[in-house]
Formats: sequence, C-alpha cells, structure tokens
Amino acid sequence: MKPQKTILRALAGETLPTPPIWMMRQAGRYLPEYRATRAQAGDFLSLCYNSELATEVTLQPIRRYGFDAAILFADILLVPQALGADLWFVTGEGPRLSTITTQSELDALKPAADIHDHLNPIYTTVKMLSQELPSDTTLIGFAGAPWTVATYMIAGRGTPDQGPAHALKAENRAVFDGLMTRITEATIAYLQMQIDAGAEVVKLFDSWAGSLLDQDFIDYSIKPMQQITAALKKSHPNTPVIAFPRGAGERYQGAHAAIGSACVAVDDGVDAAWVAQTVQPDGCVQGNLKSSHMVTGGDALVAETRRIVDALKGGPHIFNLGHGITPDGDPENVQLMIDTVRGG
Ligand code: 1CP
Repeated sequence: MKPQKTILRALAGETLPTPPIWMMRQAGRYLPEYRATRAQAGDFLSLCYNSELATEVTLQPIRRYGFDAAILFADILLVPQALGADLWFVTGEGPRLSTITTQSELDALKPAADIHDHLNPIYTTVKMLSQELPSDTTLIGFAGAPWTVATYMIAGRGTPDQGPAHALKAENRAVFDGLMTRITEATIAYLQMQIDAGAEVVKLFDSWAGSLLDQDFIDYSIKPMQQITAALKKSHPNTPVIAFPRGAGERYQGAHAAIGSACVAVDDGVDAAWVAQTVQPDGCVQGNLKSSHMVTGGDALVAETRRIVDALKGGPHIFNLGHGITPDGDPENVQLMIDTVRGG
C-alpha cells in the first residue's frame, strides 16, 4: 500500500508539488509555550522524562504551525545516561557527562540490552504522541549517531573541534572502538523500541561528522549509520531512515547508497543547486536553509526559501533548516518560511 502522509511519500521517493515541511528543534526555547512547559517541568531532563509534558511540547509547534512532521521531544544524550553515564545540564552552558576514556570505564557501562528500563518514559511519550497527533502528521523518532554521541561521552561536554574524541581514537583505538560498538548496539535497540511504540520514521543526527577526515569519515560516520540502518531494515523494513552527517560537504554525494538511508539531510554548507544535481538523484533530501534566517527574517528569508524550494523541486524533498532553530529565532519568521514554502 502506498503511504498517504506527505513526509512518508517524499521518503518513498515521490516528487510532490509542494515539499512537506518540519524544522529541526521545532519544539524549543524560541517558543514562549515551550519555555512555560519547561518551567513547569523544572529542568530540561525532567521535561524529557515526563511523558505528558514531553508530549505537550512535541505537539506545541504542530498546533501553532501545522508542520507535516512532529519529532519526539528527547535528547541524544539520554542514551549515554541509559548506559550508565552521569548526565546533567549547566544552565547557560550545556550538557556535562562523566567521561569514558579507559577500558575500566568502558567495562563499567551497562550492556546495550539493559537500557530500556531507563528509557521507558521515552517510549511512553512516543506511544502518547502516536495517539494524539493529527492523522496527517508523521511522527519522527531519533537518536544521535555513534560518533556524535561518543564525542560527548569522551569529552564529558560539547567541544568545538571534538578534540578529546579524536585524541582517544588516535591513542587508544581499542577503547574508542569498544565505545563506538556499545553506542551502535544501544542505538539499534533504542530505535527499534521507538518504532515499536509508534515512530514512523527515524533520524540519525551525526552533528559532528564534519570533523572526521578521509577514511575516518567512512569508518566512524558512514559505517555506524549504515550498520544501524541495515539492522532496522531487517527488523522494521517499512520504517524509513533519515541520516544527517552534518558538515559532510562534498561527501554528501553518494551518502544515500553508502548509508542505505531513504533520505540524507544536508546542512547549509552546500548549495541547493549542487544538491539537486549530485545528491537528490539518489533519493530524498532534506534541509539546507540557514537557521539565521529565523532570526533575521524579511525579504532574504523569502528569497532564500524560494530558491531552495525551486532548486529541489525536480525530486523528492522535505523542506527544513540546515541545523536547529536557535533560541533567538522569531516565531513569526517561522510562519513566514512556512507560508513561503506552501504559498509559493
Ligand atoms: O534549555 C533547554 O530547553 C534545552 C535545549 C535543548 C533542547 C530543546 C537541548 C539540550 N536538547 C533539546 C531537544 C532536542 N535535542 C531534540 C528535540 C526535538 C526537536 O528537534 O525539536 C533533538 C532532536 C535534539 C538532538 C540533539 N541534542 C543533538 C543533535 C542535533 C543538533 O542540534 O546538532 C545534539 C548535538 C544534542 C546535544 C544537546 N542537547 C542540548 C544541547 C544544548 C545540546 C548541544 C550541546 C553542545 O554541544 O553545545
């Protein structure tokens, strides 16, 4: 049977007259209603693990804008926490984790099969969403890709150049590879449970893929995402995967085939016309609009949105930003972007 929802049709390879649309970080601090619910939850992690409130913030941008997809409200760092790492958020700074840089620290992590008790509230959120979403809205589940998750587990925080992860890769390949394997196994198990709970699509965020050079990019960004995609194809053959190797540049070419994903999400570092010529012939593409347009708005936002829609109209395309909307984004600019995509 052919899919009915626009996002699923685009992911199945269909070229639509108007691209379906959603936005990375569409539930987030730029929305006053998100800030209110987050205050009610107390802190960010409590919001992630409170299924009612996580469902509420996932639905907020759907109610306000009618996006074609909702993305589960959670975080890529819940998997390290489920594996036994300590995780907390420092206000105004970002995440902090206990670090994994030695064999004994790696050995102390839980097996991948043991993550589900901890992550059960997330599966409950997915179930609640699949019941509450409008019938034409697609539910997207997600996880971090192994390299990106490993960069946080090794450094214990976000890093501008992923230096600590590159250093461990160079100095203790056995621990690095062991950690990558553990994350890969946990990610497969986590996404399988999200799909069983009702996620119709899953997305892999490799936000720091761009700092992997040459063969490392293949070995640590492409291959783990390929392994996860292949495992999901086996267990859940009808669930499309969106892969986002952010910062891949020219290496977006051939990424569909190398990963085996239905869709490749591109950041704003590549040109839409180049994407149309070299990436889109292999399958659905998503992304590309600079997030800063959500801050600045105006004619430039309209012109750039039209340019991307026009460049990618000859193939399967899901309209999105090249990265998440920032907290200083203006909710009215989001509406302007949507009106431009839908209204021409
Ligand atoms: O204060 C707050 O309310 C927390 C801000 C916030 C939010 C809204 C964080 C902390 N995470 C999230 C939600 C989130 N994170 C989603 C929800 C769905 C949606 O898109 O609406 C998703 C998909 C993520 C994924 C995520 N978390 C990524 C990959 C995507 C990306 O942005 O590159 C990464 C790298 C993270 C880690 C993380 N979580 C939060 C922050 C501030 C960060 C980045 C830390 C850093 O390196 O600086």
